[in-house]
Amino acid sequence: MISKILIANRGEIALRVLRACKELGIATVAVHSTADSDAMHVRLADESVCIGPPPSRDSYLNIHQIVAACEITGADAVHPGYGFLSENAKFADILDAHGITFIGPTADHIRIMGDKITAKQTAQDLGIPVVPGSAGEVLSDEDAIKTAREIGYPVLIKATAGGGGRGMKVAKTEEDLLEAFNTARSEAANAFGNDSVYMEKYLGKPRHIEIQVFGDGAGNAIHLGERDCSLQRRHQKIWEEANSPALNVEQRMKIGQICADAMRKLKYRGAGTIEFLYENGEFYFIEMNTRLQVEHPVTEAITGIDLVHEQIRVASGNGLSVTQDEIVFSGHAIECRINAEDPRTFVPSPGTITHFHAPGGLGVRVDSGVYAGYKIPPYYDSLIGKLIVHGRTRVECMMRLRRVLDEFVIDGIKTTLPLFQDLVSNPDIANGDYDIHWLEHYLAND
Ligand code: MV4
Repeated sequence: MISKILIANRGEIALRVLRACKELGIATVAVHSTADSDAMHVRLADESVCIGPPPSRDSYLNIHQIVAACEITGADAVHPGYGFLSENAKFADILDAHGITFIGPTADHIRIMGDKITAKQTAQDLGIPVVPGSAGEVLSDEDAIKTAREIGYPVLIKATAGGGGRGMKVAKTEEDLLEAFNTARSEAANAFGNDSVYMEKYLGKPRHIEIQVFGDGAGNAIHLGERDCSLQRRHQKIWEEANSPALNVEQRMKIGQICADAMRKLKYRGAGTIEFLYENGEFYFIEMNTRLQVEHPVTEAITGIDLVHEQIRVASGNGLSVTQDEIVFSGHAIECRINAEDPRTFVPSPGTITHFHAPGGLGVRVDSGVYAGYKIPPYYDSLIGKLIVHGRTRVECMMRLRRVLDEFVIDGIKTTLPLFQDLVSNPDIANGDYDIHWLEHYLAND
């Protein structure tokens, strides 16, 4: 049994985890940097420990300080949230060595999915459809030319240690190939200390659709449907929705079952997200995330299942609270990421929030740690909150979102709220007619 959880994170996700712990009667420990003494997660936790100065590497990424905070407070488990140490296999190993439960998958599964070639090979072996591409690492110019001819142009060179879009290069024709290949390699060496790259068929106008999965670590696994995360800018998601406007129920259940079957075979433990590109009716695996994601509330809205409760249950060895047959998908949900940024240039806008009024009403959820008088520190991610709206249909959800955006007040700083007011009235968005490039084109032509 878990009796005290240390939350190794900050901001809205630290609050999100705290709320789940409170509902389950589990004591909580917040950790914070010196820049976050006034943060809501520190106030709401049962105990708190200051773990270092503002830079993340000295505080929220400082494994030794976090382990020490567990020992001081007697926390028997750590929830890493997302970002920071959430996909750090070494952290999972160190907690294990200290007899502290890491609320997440095994260190081995984190490692497998962190190496993008191994992840893709594993996915393929588990029966998940993948993007056509090289068998593994592309090692030489000759190898690159031969592989690209087999795949067919355009091709994409990706870094094995990359992910999240870093270290990718497109080659439209054989003329571009060697430059793309060698640039990708040297950029990968610089960014990741690893020059390994692989090659894929380049998909021109896909959607980004991801499947939420959950395993109990003993060979039981479920899927919770998909999220459409195509609306993004520079690999930062802006708006996520469930269900995807592009899928029907048969497609959802088919890809969902493929993913759940794969997680059963893998004996996966905890929450995971299998990311796909979706084009012309086909799914192509790109990566798997071995953590809870920012956008998990849209899945919670349409399934009614608390994903953090499930994470804690599974980490305690209690198994999942639901079977696949018991999951009912109901209605439609949209999440808007509220960033402390200029809504057009996305330049960060830290500072003091002078007024804050969160909207309410049926089908409205606001996950945020900020309040009137709170000073957003400049050191961290600019996400200050998430607005999640649920309706019986996508049309109802959009109508509700329009109303809710009018109610929301955040003064004193710039936020992305005005962007959502534009998007909610856009015909392409109303029709669900967008791909991964839509938002960048929209912003460029404005
Ligand atoms: C691709 C692709 C097109 N073809 N792979 C970017 C992030 C990383 N997770 C994978 N990414 C892509 N992989 C092939 N074979 C286009 C992207 C991509 C992208 C994917 C998801 C969401 C936003 C994106 C923005 C630009 C490129």
